[in-house]
Amino acid sequence: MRTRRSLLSIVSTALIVAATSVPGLAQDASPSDTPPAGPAITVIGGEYFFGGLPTTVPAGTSLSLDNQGEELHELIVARKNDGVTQSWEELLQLSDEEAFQYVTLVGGRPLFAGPGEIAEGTLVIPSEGEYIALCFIPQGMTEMPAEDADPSTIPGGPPHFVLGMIQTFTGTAEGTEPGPLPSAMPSEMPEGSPAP
Ligand SMILES: [Cu+2]
Repeated sequence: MRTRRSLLSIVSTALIVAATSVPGLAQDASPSDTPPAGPAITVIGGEYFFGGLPTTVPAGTSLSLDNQGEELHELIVARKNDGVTQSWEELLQLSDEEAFQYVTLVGGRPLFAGPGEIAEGTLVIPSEGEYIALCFIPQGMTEMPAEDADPSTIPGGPPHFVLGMIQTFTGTAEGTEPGPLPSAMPSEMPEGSPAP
């Protein structure tokens, strides 16, 4: 079991990012006339797993999020900065302020999708490297709290990634084929997240 200590702040960061990025979507939308350089992969979110995300994907891959579960889910993808040697386990135990010295959020924001919904937008894998996909939504949350929500009304369950919504993968050279899916098929065994 991973530590939860530093995660509350990450959860609130993620929520703030969500709340602040939504109004900016219209004006900051990136040009859509450039086709993605790699394959488009739909990542399935459910309780509590990611499905359909290969163990390796080429640079240029665009990831979308299809929430087939009953809670709110997000797809946060982070890339280890070049030269970082710490393991993901180590990085996950840092405060988010510290962690962001070592990792970069792909797309600068998470994708969020409510139950049964497909998230707006995609995350494009920028380059080769080591990546992790995470969901920090607290267990029990079914919709994004309003910006002015009383924090005490926000569900305080463990973040989904400690329940299994976590997967590392490798970015490979542009033009290569995506690799196989992880060996434990989440649709068969939602709670199985054995350490590699
Ligand atoms: Cu989730």
